Amino acid sequence: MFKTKKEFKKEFENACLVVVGKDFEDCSTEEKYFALAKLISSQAGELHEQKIAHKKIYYFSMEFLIGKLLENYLMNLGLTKTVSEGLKDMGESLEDYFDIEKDPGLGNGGLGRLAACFMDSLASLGYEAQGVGIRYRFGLFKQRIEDGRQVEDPDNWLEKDYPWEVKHLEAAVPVKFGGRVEKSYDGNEMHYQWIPEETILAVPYDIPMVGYDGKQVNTLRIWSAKPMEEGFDMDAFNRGDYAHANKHRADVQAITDILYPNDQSLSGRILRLKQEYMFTAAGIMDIVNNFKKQYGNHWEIFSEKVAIHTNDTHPAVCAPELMRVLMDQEGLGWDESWKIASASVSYTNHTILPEALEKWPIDMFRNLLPRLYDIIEEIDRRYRDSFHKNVDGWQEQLKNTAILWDGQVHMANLSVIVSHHVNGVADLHTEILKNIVLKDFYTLVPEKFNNKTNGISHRRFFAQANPSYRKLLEETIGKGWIHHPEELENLKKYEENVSFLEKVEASKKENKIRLANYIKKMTGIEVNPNSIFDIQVKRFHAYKRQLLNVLKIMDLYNRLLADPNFHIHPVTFIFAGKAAQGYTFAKDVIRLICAIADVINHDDRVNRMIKVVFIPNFSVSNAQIIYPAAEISEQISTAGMEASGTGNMKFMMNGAITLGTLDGANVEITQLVGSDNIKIFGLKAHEIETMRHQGSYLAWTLYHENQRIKKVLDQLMDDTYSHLSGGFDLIYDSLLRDNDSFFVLKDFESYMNAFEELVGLYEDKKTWWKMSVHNTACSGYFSSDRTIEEYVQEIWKL
Ligand code: GL7
Repeated sequence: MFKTKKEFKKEFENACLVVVGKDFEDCSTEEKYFALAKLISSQAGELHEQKIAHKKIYYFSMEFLIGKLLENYLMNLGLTKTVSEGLKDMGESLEDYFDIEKDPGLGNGGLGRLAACFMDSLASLGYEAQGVGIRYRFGLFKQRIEDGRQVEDPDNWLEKDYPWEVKHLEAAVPVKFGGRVEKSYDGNEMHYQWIPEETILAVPYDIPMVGYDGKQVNTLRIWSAKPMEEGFDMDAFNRGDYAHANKHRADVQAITDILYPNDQSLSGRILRLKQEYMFTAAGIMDIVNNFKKQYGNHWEIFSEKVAIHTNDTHPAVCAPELMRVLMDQEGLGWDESWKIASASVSYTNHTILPEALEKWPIDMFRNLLPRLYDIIEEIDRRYRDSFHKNVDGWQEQLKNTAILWDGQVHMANLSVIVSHHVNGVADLHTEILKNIVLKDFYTLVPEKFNNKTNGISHRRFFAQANPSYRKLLEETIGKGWIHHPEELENLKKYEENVSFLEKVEASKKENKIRLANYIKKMTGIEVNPNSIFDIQVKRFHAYKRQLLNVLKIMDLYNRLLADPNFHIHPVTFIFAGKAAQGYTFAKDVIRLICAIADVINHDDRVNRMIKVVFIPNFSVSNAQIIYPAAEISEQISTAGMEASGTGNMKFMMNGAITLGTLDGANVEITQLVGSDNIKIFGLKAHEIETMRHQGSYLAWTLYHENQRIKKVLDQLMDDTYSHLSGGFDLIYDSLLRDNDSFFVLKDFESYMNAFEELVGLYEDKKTWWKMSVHNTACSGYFSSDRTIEEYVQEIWKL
């Protein structure tokens, strides 16, 4: 490992020769970036050592939103200074290299980013772990705004090779699909042989996961689908039928071509089930092969050496697949296999939205995975047998918890039944699982249930993303918090220290200017860094209620025009986030934001006071510029619907004040910072639940009773905003004709009041920056290091 600038320069020049095949001077910036990434990757590789005796966690996730790696790894390895100064000597700028790096979009949002934060914490805390995922050829689409609408472009992140990955053809494993199961009896026991219709090859690519201080380097192993044989039909080729010659290869590769957007209904998506089975089966085979290499046939210690975690239900077939391998390949019996699988597998639920709880039609599942289906059917049969038929209400309980019901395979029920632990991702969410969504399971097996409140990598989203604040902290409370985020508490001593508060304000200003420059570059819009930055960034979804925020801005605009005495501190409203391609409502809300931005930003009467910005293509990399610049963090989902949220934590840590409902982890933020340091509004989860139940809410009444609401809704239908890209009937109808399922209008007034009170506080600098520092000081709890320690101690027992 190079230590000095001089050594670095020598090794870097050498890397250019070896990796690119050219002298340093002849390399393009991109080639130099590539060589540097390879060099850092190999340095990290030297730190990787197998600790054989330890238990290892395999984290199965359909999504890993890892973000850019170079800057993060230089920080983690303590090489930033050496490399940046070395490059400067060579006439190069490290920042240029950061810009070139691709940000692989291998996830939709919070769930995928959580998996990446967990990989960071696992390595930084020194635990042996492997992430198991899919190498999608195209990440989530890139978002562009054209004429005020979202346009999707493919994200071809592998176009020019990805320097952090290493292909391991020697570790490829076959994966079967379709066909039939042959049963034979040898006079003693039954044997099952799966004769597949199709076998493909799953090929792993490894990306190093480098912990802070280089303590531990783990791997993220992502799988790609290839044909078993080269899959090239020579006969067809010789006939000149080139399309057919390549067809098989193309069909197989299609399995790992695209990432499914999370908002689309999954019914009938056979390709999605293929994806899920492919990476799960490959991951399980890999685990079994490694176990056998180390421990031979000592299956009795399997669950002492291996923990398997399923991130949501997408890898739910982990347990039955492990049983299949143990029984059909290793010759173990049912009971033993069941014991091993259920002692190894655990499950996190991430959502209560019914459309996201996966179900597969039985016929489809059985046709695609006949042997797995046999096993699942037997798990289900035994589960049914276990019911005491003399207990009142057992039929209802069974109906709600069975795996096979109504012609469908219920993946959440499978996950709960085969797992030793089941957890939700914030206190409120876990309570909702226990009392509503998985109520019957909770009655039957309460000991399985536990909460693990989400966390974020405070190193990436704070130490790395907010260098000015980091520096200030290092001068004030030292560096200990980078290892021990709970030490951020020490900041509490400085909450009354005016000169410290001024420095925090100055650091925020620096971050706001950085964001303002980015906004200018991406949208052409000039924003005022002295205005309050009020930010809502996340996927677009009706329950997240970006619409409520938009109605707020429309109302403010109306009042500013109507009343010359109406005064508020200038505010810039900033939005970012993607809407799933097929989710028309969400796309319309983006269109509405762009439309009001266009009107308001061009209206001289108001635009010294308010401006509206939509930043295109929200991703991990621009998120790192956005969070540190925020002053108000909008977390305004309908209470009970956001399982946790993690953006809320990133904002809070960077000193923004949350304006939010009592939903997801906002509840815990409130408990930690105290009600004086957060602005909570709106209905509570149980109130919403009751109103839904009673059907007592009528949106029409509010429309008629509240003039401000009536005005903004009418403006959706007249020509106030429709010039740019058309009308907004769908939004209007969702609020009035469909009776506002997400309680937007019901929460409107309390939201407006909360917003105005919060903005009012900004006038008093001392109060504001004290609140801000208090939020940062309390945010250590939301480091994913804390979350991971809880998983390790209470679930995985590493
Ligand atoms: C999510 C939840 O919606 C989100 O609230 C949570 O923070 C995240 C991580 O636990 O998981 N579930 C989900 O399907 N997505 C999420 O972001 C996409």
